[in-house]
Amino acid sequence: MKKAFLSIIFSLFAIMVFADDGSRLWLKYDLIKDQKQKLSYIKFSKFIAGNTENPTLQKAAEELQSGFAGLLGTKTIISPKSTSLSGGIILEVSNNQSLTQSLNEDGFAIFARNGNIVISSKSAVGVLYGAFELLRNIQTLQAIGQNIVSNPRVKIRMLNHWDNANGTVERGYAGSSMWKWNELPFRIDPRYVAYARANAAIGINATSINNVNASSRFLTAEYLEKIKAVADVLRPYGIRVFISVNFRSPRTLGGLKTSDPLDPEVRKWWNEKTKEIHQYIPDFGGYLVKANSEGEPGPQDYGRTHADGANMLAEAMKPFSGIVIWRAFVYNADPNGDRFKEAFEQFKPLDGKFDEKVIVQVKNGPIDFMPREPFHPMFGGFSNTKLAMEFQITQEYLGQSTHLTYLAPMFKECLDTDTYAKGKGSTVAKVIDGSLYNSQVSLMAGVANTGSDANWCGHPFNQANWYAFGRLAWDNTLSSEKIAKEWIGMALTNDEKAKVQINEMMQKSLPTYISYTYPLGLSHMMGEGHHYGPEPWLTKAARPDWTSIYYHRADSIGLGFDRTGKMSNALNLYTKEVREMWGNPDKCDLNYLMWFHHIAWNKKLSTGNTLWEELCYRYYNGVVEVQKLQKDWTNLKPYIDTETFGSVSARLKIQEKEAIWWRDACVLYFQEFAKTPIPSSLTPPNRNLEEVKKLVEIYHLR
Ligand code: GCW
Repeated sequence: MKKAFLSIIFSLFAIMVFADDGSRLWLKYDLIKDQKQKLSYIKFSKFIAGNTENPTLQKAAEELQSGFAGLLGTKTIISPKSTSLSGGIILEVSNNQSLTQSLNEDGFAIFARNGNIVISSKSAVGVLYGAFELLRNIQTLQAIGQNIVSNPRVKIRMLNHWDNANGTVERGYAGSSMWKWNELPFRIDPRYVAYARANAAIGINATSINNVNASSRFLTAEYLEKIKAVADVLRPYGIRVFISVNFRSPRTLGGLKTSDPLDPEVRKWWNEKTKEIHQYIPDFGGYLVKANSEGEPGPQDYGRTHADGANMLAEAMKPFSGIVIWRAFVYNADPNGDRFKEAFEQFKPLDGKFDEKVIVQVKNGPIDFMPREPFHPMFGGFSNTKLAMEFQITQEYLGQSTHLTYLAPMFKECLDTDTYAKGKGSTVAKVIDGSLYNSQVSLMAGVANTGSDANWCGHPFNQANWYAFGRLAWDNTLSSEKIAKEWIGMALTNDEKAKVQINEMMQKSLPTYISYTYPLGLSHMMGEGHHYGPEPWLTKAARPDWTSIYYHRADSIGLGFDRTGKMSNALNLYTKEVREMWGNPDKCDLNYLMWFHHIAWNKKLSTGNTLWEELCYRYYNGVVEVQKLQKDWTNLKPYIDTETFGSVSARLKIQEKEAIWWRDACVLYFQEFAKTPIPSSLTPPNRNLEEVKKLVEIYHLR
């Protein structure tokens, strides 16, 4: 009896110790098993010395201390003063020219000195980043002690939360909001600290805490008190807080008759509100604004321009260090227009008219975070406006939290594309990091995928997208493979063979997803409203540009949106070199074909197949690739924690089922236009179009 009881206790303990709910993200700090490797780190774990009166250095020291405790099993002491001992870590904020000349404000250097490892930076937060780099190297079993110099390329590396006051998250797929507004400011959820650490570990230094479809409520004294409490937690980790604002706040909150940005009373209201915010949050990051977009209020409601609106807020921000981030995601509901061109055309006359405190935040592509989009023509088309990048980490159109899709290759594809704005080599990355136009402010934002789920992100692999975003905001030259391997080593396993296999799965995951959803440059054919699953037949919606037919333009002749000079001529927004790259249907990369051309069903493509055949092959191949992902994952079982393994396996089953759903829906639907049989080497769907359409109706009911 006693024996049985003990064995139950033991198994429970084993589950508690070994089951991994993913909550520790990339900061697990589990004991290193490789003794030799561990000893090489223990050599430097006698002490951590640094000026711990500085709260950020204190955090750096604590992080190293708990990291060492977990990874190495050591009890490392923190010493508030520098020491003549060796065998430890020295944290130093340095103004030694020869040391720091290669560093920018947040950059750090790591090197060996007198038997210690020194982490040096011009700023305390730079030291914190260096501490996390050292821990990353230990977590991924790299040698430590050799020289490292690292500088962020982008100044403001930011998460945008689309979290609402009522606890919901717009386009959130990992539970409810992580911000507990009802508990703040009295209760500080321990997750805020965990969030700050996870972000600092990847160099993120800014966060906007509420939805861009903003409630004025976030500007009330009641909420400022709450936001202050969050800001106080994030500050020592170098993270500044931003607020998304509702442009109509002077009316809704201030009781004014108007929110016209040129009205003196309105300007006064914003000046005062901005001052008030700084009383709560002295290092307030600034405002993020979605205006005159998808029904949100904005300056155009009063016959004013985006520049008028943004500059008014910039004026309010003048006495302070914060900035105004103005989103360029605007488009009018014009059935005969081309949404592709709208932001460019609305903002082009304003190029050069924005205050220096304003940065215009542009989505990576001209439509809306589609799985593959050409880069936004504003990058490369605006030389007198500071532009920021907005990527979407949350997978609104990329399988949400059931499909495995690693996004670093997508971020990279966009960043690495050449705009030719100032000749060859003018990549999007260089527009964003400020190097192309010599801009002092630079910003990269990612729409967060965090929520209340134990593992923060829903699908265990979605964590990698948050991680990759941060790493690329820090250094856009990192390869998506390097980033994946770091994450795998910290979050899943350090077994070399397993790492290679998981990395391969991750690299293949995006092309696989695109293959069974949006091959050949198709876009925007998802379920109405919830944006999940296929609905290529969507003909009517609240706006013409929310349907699917607006985008794919399938007809009896062919498929795709002609954006050449013959039709919308959106291609003309790009430089000559880019036009040449995408403008000729015979030379255009097939991955972008439908973005720019209407191609006949029976036209032979460079692969030797007709458009119709190629389309079918890609849809079918996508399913085969998902099945391969499943097999690969099954083989990885011995290397992966049971809970994580089970969670991913189950999601891969859903993914397979839904890849078939997408394939059947799209192939059967387009066949109505192509009027051609599915190539004989493929097995036709075992259901008809009507049956597949019903699946969407069922989904709507849920
Ligand atoms: O992608 C679309 C989303 C909206 C979102 C909007 C935006 C916050 O479907 O939910 O609203 O973009 O970026 O403003």
